[in-house]
Amino acid sequence: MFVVATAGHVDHGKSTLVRALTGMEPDRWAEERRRGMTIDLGFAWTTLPSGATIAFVDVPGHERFVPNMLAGVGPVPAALIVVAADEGWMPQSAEHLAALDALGVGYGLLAVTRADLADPGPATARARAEIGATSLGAVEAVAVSGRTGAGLPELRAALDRLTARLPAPTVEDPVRLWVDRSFTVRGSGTVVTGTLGAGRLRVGDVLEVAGADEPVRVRGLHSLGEARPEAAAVARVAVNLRGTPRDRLGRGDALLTPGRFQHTDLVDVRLTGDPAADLPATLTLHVGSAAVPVRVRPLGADTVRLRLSRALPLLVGDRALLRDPGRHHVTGGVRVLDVVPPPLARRGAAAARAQVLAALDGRPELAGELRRRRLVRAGALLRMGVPVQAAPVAGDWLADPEHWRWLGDRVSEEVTRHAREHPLEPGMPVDALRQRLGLPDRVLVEALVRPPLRIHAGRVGAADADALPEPVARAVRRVRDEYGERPFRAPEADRLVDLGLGPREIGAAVRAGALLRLADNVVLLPDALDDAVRVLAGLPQPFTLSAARQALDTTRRVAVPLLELLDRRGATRRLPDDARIVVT
Ligand SMILES: Nc1nc2c(ncn2[C@@H]2O[C@H](COP(=O)(O)OP(=O)(O)OP(=O)(O)O)[C@@H](O)[C@H]2O)c(=O)[nH]1
Ligand SMILES: [Mg+2]
Repeated sequence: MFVVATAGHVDHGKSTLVRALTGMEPDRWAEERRRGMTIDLGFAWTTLPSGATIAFVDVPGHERFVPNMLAGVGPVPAALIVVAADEGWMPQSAEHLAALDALGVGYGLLAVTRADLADPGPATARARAEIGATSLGAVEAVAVSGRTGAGLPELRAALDRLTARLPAPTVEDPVRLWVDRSFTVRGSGTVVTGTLGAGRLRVGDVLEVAGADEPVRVRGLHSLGEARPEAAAVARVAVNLRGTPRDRLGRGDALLTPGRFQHTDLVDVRLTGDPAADLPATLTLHVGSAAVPVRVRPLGADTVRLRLSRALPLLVGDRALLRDPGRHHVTGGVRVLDVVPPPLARRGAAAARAQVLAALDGRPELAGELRRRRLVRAGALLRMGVPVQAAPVAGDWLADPEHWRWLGDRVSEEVTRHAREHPLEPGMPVDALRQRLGLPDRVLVEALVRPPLRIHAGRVGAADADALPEPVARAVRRVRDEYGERPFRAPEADRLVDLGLGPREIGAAVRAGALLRLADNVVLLPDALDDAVRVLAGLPQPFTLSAARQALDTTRRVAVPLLELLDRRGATRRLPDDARIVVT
């Protein structure tokens, strides 16, 4: 299917032509038929001589309804421009053409209508000249009469030639269906319609709705009035949504492939066409079927930052247009350069940003995004419309290679510095290192740690960091010499002081597994636990604290916390009468 939007001044015969081509009534509302004027978008379709199906989005020409017109043409790749032979080029001929140009529409056809009323020559010449200067370029022109039917076969043939030139739709792309209508069907619930410009929709699909937390499920699909299990771009589609209240969705909303679009209210864009030097501070941004007021902040010669009054699902490279609704003026086109731009807080940040933007063209490119963002999640890039063909450095993080190397160097520097400042610690806590490097995720630190560094027990240190600082190691050796024969006799507090084992040194030795701490100032050699269980297992069960103390040849100072530790580890169990048994 092909979809073509009409364009042209009020009363120039757009709806009459669509009616003559399709036999369908594009003016859906009684008020439109009564007033003989299109107010809102109309939809009709037919089969061309080639057999191809063509659907029309018929737009209103009246200047008051330009926003409706823009909602119709926004998602459509081709236009049928209608000019009346008897009236010629008029203000909304120009405004509609400016809109098509701003959106970069590249395919079109000129129909000079009401050719039964006047010589179509002058209107044709003027219109072709105007159109030729836009993104549409040279277009075929056909003179027709909606009243007599003259020229209609030629127009049908020209439409076939036009549609044959349209680029093949990208059906594998994610779906962004801009809603142009929503209504309720009794027994089915909410239905939304739109022009599917890319991708594929299937019954049962789960889709994201911009601005809503809950996903929606496609309950049914219609295209050209028929129920279908699936619809592929380009197509006019009506989507029945399960369990979605009608007021949740309306024109300007979008149904999205989940995880593929960034909802953003801040974008940096390039202005296309010749933007005025003094842009108004507020304008309306039209993209897809949406229209939102924006605040404009100039950055470079042709680049601006837009603050949207409502977040929209936008991608790098999107085309949109800015319009001044008060002055009825299409200010110009917009190409989105960045959908997650950095804040401009520092002095001079705007000028620096202008320089960055000057080098961007709206073509999403991975290497450049990585260079600018340094570290970014694959999912975030995908939502910006940037293809992700590089391997992550950790988790789903991608990194600019140069930045990643620099971070690797920083890791060794920081760990060395930490070791110097905290000689008794067995390395730098991973999270402290993460904060020092300003990294958003611990997996990045883990990926940056390379031999001879390693992560052990939540700290980054040299692989031989288990080796205790020499004074502590010496003290531990002396404990071993003095107490190796009486492993359950803990050194007294003053003996620990003599040995140079203060709380910090004991902490270091305990972390390194060289000492076992039972309580403050009560330490044993680490093998004491297993030995104790062996001795206690040799006692008649259950045994008392006193029996344990004697068997272990130790004091209450050691026996009480030792048995409590064994209880906690499940090696012994304390009975209600305070006796214990060894658990086997
Ligand atoms: N004689 C003659 N009258 C025509 C022709 N095409 C349209 N008309 C008349 O022109 C008037 C406007 O036609 P529409 O088709 O409603 O024009 P439109 O462009 O859809 O107008 P809007 O939707 O309001 O912008 C109607 O009265 C039509 O009957 C034609 O080819 N010849
Ligand atoms: Mg009309």
